[in-house]
Amino acid sequence: MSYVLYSYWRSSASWRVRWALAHKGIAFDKVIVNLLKSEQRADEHRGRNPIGHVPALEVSPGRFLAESVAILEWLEETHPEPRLFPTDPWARARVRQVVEVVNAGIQPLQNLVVLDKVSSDPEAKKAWAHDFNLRGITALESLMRSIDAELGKGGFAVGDSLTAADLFVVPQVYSARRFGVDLTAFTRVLEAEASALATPHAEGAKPESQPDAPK
Ligand SMILES: N[C@@H](CCC(=O)N[C@@H](CS)C(=O)NCC(=O)O)C(=O)O
Repeated sequence: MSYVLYSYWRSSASWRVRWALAHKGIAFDKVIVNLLKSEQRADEHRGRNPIGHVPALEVSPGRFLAESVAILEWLEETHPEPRLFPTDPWARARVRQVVEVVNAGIQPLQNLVVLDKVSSDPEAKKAWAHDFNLRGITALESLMRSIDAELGKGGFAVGDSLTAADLFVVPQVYSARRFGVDLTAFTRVLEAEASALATPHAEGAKPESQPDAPK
């Protein structure tokens, strides 16, 4: 069987994984888990991912892997080329640092399950998500500039080619815009976004390209 990705069009973590699969040329089928209908919290989906989040990747019948970092690392080990993590240990560590700023430092704070606890007021939810996105994007801008000073400026999040770092940064920039963050000053982050979006599999991985995106 080909892999099956359980995902939702606007989920940033789902976007990371479908982009990685496309980049590596791995065929997969998509099953939609509608977050607005709380399908991610149903027992059926918790059987795929006990915490009730998307994405989850079915790698063989009944065998699921969740958490986008774990999925990307597993894909890298099982389908090494084209790479998403540099071979140089320091560059690889820097890629992981960028990945974790997004995965641990920004995205969890804007998750639906968190926003529902923050407030029932949509404006208060947006203000919360805005502030944590602004804080995170500010950190990414500074981090990428430090990495440029070490590795040379390549235009991508880390170095001169697409890495896992870009697959985390680009969806987060999309979320930051959605929550009203003014990105004008973050020129290094915007440069990384433009570089990554110009690569071959970027378009098909975008939220708007997904079958469940509103027409
Ligand atoms: N660290 C997880 C994050 C997964 C996650 O938070 N997914 C979100 C969508 S991007 C979700 O399913 N949210 C559902 C909810 O909050 O109820 C990963 O990288 O896979």
